Amino acid sequence: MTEIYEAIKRAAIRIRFAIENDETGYSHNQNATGDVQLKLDIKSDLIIEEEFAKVLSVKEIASEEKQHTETIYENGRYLIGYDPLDGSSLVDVDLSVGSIFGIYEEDYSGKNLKSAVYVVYGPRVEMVIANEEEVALYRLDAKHHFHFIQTIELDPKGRLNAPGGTQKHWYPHHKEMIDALFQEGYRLRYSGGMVPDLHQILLKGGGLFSYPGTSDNPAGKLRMVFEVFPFAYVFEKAGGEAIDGKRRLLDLAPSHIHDTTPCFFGSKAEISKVKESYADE
Ligand code: AFP
Repeated sequence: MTEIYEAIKRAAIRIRFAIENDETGYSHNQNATGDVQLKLDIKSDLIIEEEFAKVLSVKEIASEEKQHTETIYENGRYLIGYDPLDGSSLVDVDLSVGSIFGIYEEDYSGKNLKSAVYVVYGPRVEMVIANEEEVALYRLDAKHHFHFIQTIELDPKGRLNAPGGTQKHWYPHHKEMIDALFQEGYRLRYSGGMVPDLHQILLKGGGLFSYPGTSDNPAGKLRMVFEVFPFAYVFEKAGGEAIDGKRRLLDLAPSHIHDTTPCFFGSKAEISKVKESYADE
């Protein structure tokens, strides 16, 4: 597992350089789900593939930017599902973006996730590694070393609210629940990039990030294997919870590598409000 973390660190340093120096425009290509790819999406994907190609324990990789999985080493042990540059459309407006990695064994179901890592490319480059032992925050220094900052633990109840999804298509019970949090004094924190939004909730004591199913998109937008399962793992290991409204996200399994799901990540107090709100759904 350590050599996989080292490969992610090398990739993060190269992606940071690309974000600062490369073109941010759109390419002529479309990704697996029909989104026009940004040149930085393609470059970040290539960088990650090159770094994992040096790691013998990597059996297979699955990228949000590719239709199919790719075998790296037949005798490898781990499958890695990743989003090379999540929120990439925010780079040209200079907002924080991130890379997300889920490290699986046997298949890409939530129960077979063994570790999760994400990188935030913001004013600083920070990396969070979650595994059986802990959820740990690292920061990149001027010598290109990631040094340990702290472990991350969520409070039982938070004060931040990051509500995703097109509001005019929210189901009434969802709107009621989100409005009630604001009435209770929760602060709105939503940038359109799930990595910095969830990072803020993790580091500032807790709250709720939600990207629900909506009347125009009941299956939600965020992808199980590349985005949702890795953050569900991080939130659970940090003492929070992650559900699809009713079920524990890590109990789910995709039937297709690009499957999406409604998702709610938060401290225990906020997730119990979501369960109440979705109980009759
Ligand atoms: P992009 O990668 O297309 O910018 O989408 C970012 C994202 O996957 C996730 O990071 C955000 O939380 C969510 O989509 C934003 O979606 P909305 O634009 O519908 O709010």
